[in-house]
Amino acid sequence: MRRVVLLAALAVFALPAGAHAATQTIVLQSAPIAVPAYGVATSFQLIPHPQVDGYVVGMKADLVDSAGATVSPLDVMLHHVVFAKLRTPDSTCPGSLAERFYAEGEERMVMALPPGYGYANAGTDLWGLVYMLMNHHNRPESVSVRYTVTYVTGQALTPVRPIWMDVHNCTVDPIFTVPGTGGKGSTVSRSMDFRLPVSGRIVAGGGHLHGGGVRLDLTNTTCSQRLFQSLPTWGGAMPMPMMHEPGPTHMSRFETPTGIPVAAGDTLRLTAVYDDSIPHMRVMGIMILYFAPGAVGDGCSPEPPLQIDLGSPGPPTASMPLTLLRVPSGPVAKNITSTTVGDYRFGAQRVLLRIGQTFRWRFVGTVEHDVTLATGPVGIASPSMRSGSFSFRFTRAGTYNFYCSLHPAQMTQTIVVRKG
Ligand SMILES: [Cu+2]
Repeated sequence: MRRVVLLAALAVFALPAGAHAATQTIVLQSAPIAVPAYGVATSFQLIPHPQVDGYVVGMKADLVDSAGATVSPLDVMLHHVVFAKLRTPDSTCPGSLAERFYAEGEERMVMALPPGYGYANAGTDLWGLVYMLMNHHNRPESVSVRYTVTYVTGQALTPVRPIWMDVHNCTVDPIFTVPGTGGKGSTVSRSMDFRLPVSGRIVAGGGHLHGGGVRLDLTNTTCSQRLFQSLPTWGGAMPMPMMHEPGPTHMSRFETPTGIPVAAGDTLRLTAVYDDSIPHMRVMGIMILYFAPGAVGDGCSPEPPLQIDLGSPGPPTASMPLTLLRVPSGPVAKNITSTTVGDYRFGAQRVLLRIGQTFRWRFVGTVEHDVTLATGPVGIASPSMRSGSFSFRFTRAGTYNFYCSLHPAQMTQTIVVRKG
């Protein structure tokens, strides 16, 4: 696999400055990432990027093993990868000095800009990669993120900037949890607004939802226009054992060479809609837009036709309940309202509570952990933490099975909540 990287590097270095227009396919990859047995690897690294000035016009990513062979999501699941250009402010999160310009998850979203548009890259830029990978085997794995960049040099394209719409934007772990207590057919929504500082045209975009996602709506609230709806496709083989509710296998995305005109001062709103009939833990609602700044006409303009890569939207395949990978053990604690979450274990693994009681988890680890519902009457998930505490008041009777989503094979807990 090193050979491919080298060849790719040679290809970009070999291109003299000022050469005539060329489109290349450059294959690059991250350093190896160790993913523990039945575990999660989540971190950040600097990654290679095209070494001459030009434009990214397309991108896709997958996982490969040390021999360069593609790794199936049934073995190691690519849950999230986010590519960012460092030392560049992000348009919707100006405090962060890394511009998120491409991402994908289980839906394997690709970047494909319409002809004539490109995301500028300079040889002096720095690219970073944030990743979250999950190993579905009981043995450690080593994988790399391989990414294919379609790259244009020697030609001036219309530059695009990414607009990252995220209903929990500017957080390290942009998740929320759906309680699932709304009854059959009910939904919950989260949204975020972004006021455009400059006018321009949105030329492409695509979405990211997790299990339980119904749709993502992008609207221009200033113009009362719905610009795009991203819909999930469900199905496909599920990795076993299941350590996470399966996400969509595709999310619809669009391109338009004309571009959707939006004016400075317009407010874009992203709304993520989730099913609320059963709990859905640690879910997201994200849409990446590619925006070409430039003058547009006055007022609200009609939307041009979009080329939509729809996938096969339909109802979600019946979601099977997550079973705990480790049976909680030890005596049933009947008179406690708090326990520790330490390195690779919950203090009290079996707890009996009365309805109405509040339970508190105190985090005392040297690495991050969380408390996440696997099965139970109400969706519950804490942030991932090393210290601090998380509380929940149990107002519904039943059996609540919990795990740490970062250490699912080691850390489990059952809390039974009794009526009387
Ligand atoms: Cu943990």
